[in-house]
Amino acid sequence: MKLYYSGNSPYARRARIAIIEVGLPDRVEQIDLTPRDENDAVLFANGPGGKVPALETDSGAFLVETLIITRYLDEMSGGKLYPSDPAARDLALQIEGVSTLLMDSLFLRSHETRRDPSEQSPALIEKESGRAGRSYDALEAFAADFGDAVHMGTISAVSALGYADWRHASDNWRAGRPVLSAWFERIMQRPAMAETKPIF
Ligand SMILES: N[C@@H](CCC(=O)N[C@@H](CS)C(=O)NCC(=O)O)C(=O)O
Repeated sequence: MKLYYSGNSPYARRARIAIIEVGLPDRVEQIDLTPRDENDAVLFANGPGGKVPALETDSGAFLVETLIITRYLDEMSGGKLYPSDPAARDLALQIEGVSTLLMDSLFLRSHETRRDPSEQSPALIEKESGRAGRSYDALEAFAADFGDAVHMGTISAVSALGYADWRHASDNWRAGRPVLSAWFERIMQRPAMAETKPIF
């Protein structure tokens, strides 16, 4: 099985952390497509998107979209990526949902702010800034119940917040969010989180 990724992709990071945390590194070869323009051919040869992460399974299926890939990894691991307790599972899914929309919002805004100023939409930037702010607040509220659990919710949260540190440092997401900040410092001590953090 092969996971195609690029080093600083926050989406791919979710799959990369999951692979390490559930002990699948020996079963999934990880292939870094950086620099993307030179190495993207394998993505386009196997589907329309040209995005990472992508997972080529042993049966030859080429899976795209983070939520599909991590669902597959969860099944491979025998369900280790979500809690079995129903209430804890519901919480994990809520955290994963908010973290996914936060990541999508941060990603969109980051692309917008890197366009030529004459092509940027201030309305879009303002809308997505608001969405990110509300998402940080929602994660702060959930963080009281994060504990030290590692599941697709907390894996997605750490990946989104790490991306915010890189692309949106001026959001200053830690300000006024002490519970989330303390949790983030703690979870970043785990090898899977430290090894995959974006380099900038
Ligand atoms: N919805 C996709 C988003 C993945 C994505 O946007 N990946 C970025 C890297 S972080 C990418 O490959 N972008 C290339 C492009 O937009 O052409 C997912 O959840 O996997």
